[in-house]
Parts: sequence; C-alpha cells; structure tokens
Amino acid sequence: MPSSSKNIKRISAIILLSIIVSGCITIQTAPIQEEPQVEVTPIVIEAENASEAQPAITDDKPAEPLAQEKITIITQATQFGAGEKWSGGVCDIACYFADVTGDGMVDFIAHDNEGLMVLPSNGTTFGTHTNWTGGPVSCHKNCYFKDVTGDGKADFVAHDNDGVYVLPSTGTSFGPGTNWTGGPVSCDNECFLEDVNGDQKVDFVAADNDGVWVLPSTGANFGAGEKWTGGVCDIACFFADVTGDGMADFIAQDYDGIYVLPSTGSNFGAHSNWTGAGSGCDIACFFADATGDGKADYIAQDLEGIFVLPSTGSNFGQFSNWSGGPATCDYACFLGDVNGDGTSDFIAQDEDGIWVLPAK
Ligand SMILES: [Ca+2]
Ligand SMILES: [Ca+2]
Ligand SMILES: [Ca+2]
Ligand SMILES: [Ca+2]
Repeated sequence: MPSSSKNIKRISAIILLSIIVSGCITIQTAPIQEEPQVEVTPIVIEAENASEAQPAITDDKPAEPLAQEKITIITQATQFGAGEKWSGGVCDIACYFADVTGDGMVDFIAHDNEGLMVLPSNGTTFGTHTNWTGGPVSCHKNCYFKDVTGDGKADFVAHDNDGVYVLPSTGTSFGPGTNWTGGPVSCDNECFLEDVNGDQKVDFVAADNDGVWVLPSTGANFGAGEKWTGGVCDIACFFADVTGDGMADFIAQDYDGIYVLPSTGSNFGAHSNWTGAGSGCDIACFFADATGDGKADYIAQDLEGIFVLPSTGSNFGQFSNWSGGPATCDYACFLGDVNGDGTSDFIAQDEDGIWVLPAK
C-alpha cells in the first residue's frame, strides 16, 4: 500500500505541480519550418445503403431519409495554430479540462465557490455554464476529472483526507459521491489518475519513495494497491500512453534523460532512455498526443516556444517549435483535445478567459 505521506497542502495543486519543474535544460531552438506539412488522408468513408428489404412505400408516406454518411479524416498535426478565445470565463478556485459530457471533446470545468461549473465544448467554443454539483465542493488534497467508471464521461474525483470520493458524471451533473478506497490513501510524492491497465477505467496511481503503486479501478471502487515498479524519478514522474497500446506508461524525468517504463498491463517493464540525453522544459513538460497518431508525445514548453518531440513508439523523435515563438499562460497551461479531431490542443488559462491554440 502507498505509505503515509507528508500532508502537503496544495493550492490549485494540479496546476502548480505541472508548472513547476526544476533542473531545466533548455532545448535548442529548432530551425523554423518554412511550410509545415499537413498530411490529410481520408481513411474511412462508410455509407450504409438501407435499400434492402424495405416495405412498399405508399404514396402518402414520406420517403425514407437518406442514409447517414460517416466520414473520418485522420490528420497528423505538425503545429499549434493561432490562439482562439474559447471563453471569457475565469475560475474562482481552479480551472480543469476534461470530457465530462462524453462526446469526445474536452470541456471546460470551472471550480467556483458555488460549485463545479461545466462549459461544454461545441467544437469551436465553450458554451454556457451550468452548475453540475448544485453547491460548493472541495477536495482536501486534490481534485481530478477522469473517467474512472469507464462509460466515456470523465467523473469528478475528490481526494479527501478519509479517502478518494468519486462523483460519476451523468452527462449533465456529478453525483452522488461514494468513497472508492474506503479509507485514507496518500502518495509520498504525487498521486495520478491514469488508465495503466488499458481497461478504459482510470486507475489510481501513487508515486511513492519505494516505487509506483497502482490501485486498479473496478468501475465501482479502487482495488488493493499493487506495486508495479521500484522505480522513482530524479525530477518528476508522468504517466501517459507513449507506446500507443491504450495503457498509460510510466515516464521518469531524470537528470540524464526521459526514461520510459512501458506498462505491460500488470506492471511497468524495463526502462529505456527515450531522449538519449538530459532534456527538460523551461516552463513545463507535458505528455499528450499532439500529432494524433495515438501515441503521447513529449511537449516541452520553453521560453522560445512549445517544442514537440513526437513519440515513435520507442523514443521521442526530432523536436520542432510548434508555436513558432513564445507561448505562455497567465495562470496555467493545459493540453486537451477540445475540438475532438484526435489531436491534443494547447489551452491557456489567461486573465481574460480561456484561449486555445489548436493542433493542426
Ligand atoms: Ca465516467
Ligand atoms: Ca484501468
Ligand atoms: Ca502504453
Ligand atoms: Ca503522437
């Protein structure tokens, strides 16, 4: 089991922890790409013809509607586009971004004094807010929005002193809450919520001083702790699916590089150095699928811009500056697919609202 920890009080913790990364090693400025290439490959075009076995159509009946065409276009993004203002909303306590409605587009969640306000993405902006908890909520240690039940809608997870409470998303509200651990849990260094065993249900992950422990989600609670590795991180730990098999991998940012320990589904395997040398971030490091190939990429927010090192599945490839110049956030930066095109967009929480730099 994760051992007891220092009781660190976190102020808007998810934000601050992801921003502050020590031991920075600046990535060299990339040569400016004259014409970023965007490959557009239409992959699936399905059109169902419902002409078979139709009953005779009488004259007074309207004709059958045309069969719906389903068109999926897969693109590989190579840059972040110009900033678009998606909301004038601000957050009393903290801002979060997760797909709580389950339509594949990441929504804006404002943790306000009156409750959790959700502003659903409509693909081009965040819509009107509604209060999904009906009243104030708080998390003693940390708040998360992750799909722990496995229905495709991110749930509200409140890590409290006496346990980890889950308030499932109904698509229009959160609740009611139940204690998924039955008692207190804590993490020596940091807690994470990621699906490490690939069953679509997000698991509770504790980075402890003796390694990483996993409390797998059953869909109704978190099971007993399992030690998945003895590995620790020099600088910071991350969890994201960089291999593209649906199971979040363990990423250790060490002084001599970014080490990946791929998830096998029941533990984290042997480590290898995916950057080959020390590699850090001036402002913040992120691991998210910016290119849209299903493998989370290494995203280094540096003073000169947002550098992306695409995952090849076995290392992080050649970096390039996706913003072309400096990109910063007044309060906090996030990565999330707000427009549902399969690529993670850059989200800036600014003084005047929320700005999106879409990956394209
Ligand atoms: Ca859910
Ligand atoms: Ca899981
Ligand atoms: Ca993986
Ligand atoms: Ca990728």
